[in-house]
Amino acid sequence: MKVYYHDESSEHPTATHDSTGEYLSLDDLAHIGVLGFTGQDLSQVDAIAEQRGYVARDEINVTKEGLGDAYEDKIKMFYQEHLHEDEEIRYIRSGSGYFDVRSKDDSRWIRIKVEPDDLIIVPAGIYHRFTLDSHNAVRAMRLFKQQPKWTPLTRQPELDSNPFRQEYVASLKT
Ligand code: KMT
Ligand code: NI
Repeated sequence: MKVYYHDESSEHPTATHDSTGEYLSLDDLAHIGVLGFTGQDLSQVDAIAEQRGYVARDEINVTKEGLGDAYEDKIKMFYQEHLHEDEEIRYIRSGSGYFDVRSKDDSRWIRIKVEPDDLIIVPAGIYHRFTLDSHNAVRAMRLFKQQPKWTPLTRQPELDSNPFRQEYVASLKT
């Protein structure tokens, strides 16, 4: 799970965008509420699911074959800056990709490379996006509560007053 400031270059989203060379730690991520765990086995994932009340799970195969006709649309949706009203938890089973999350002051993108056996928890209310990398394939377990509020809410000025956004922003100040 490499973490670094995105270089904002005009290269394709799936490029590494790591020319800043400004790396961050998992601790730095935790400070903005993003939890990263590496080398997780299923029993560890079960424990986290139990602790946080995740009662269900499924698997998403983000490849052309896995998503079929929905592929292009899904890829676009994942990469559009958005937030959710619930945590987004992903346990990477194979392949790799990038979660980009907004820095604390909102001025930069932080890129998180996820790889097999990584588990990432993206908190409710943080602006983020996802892209595949140049290998174009990731398979991930999605954990969820009974009624997950996962609808991606696309970034726009009015969304800043969403209570889940406001709660997240308040959490950054403590
Ligand atoms: C999402 O909701 O952004 C995804 O499921 C992305 C693929 S899982 C690594
Ligand atoms: Ni999302």
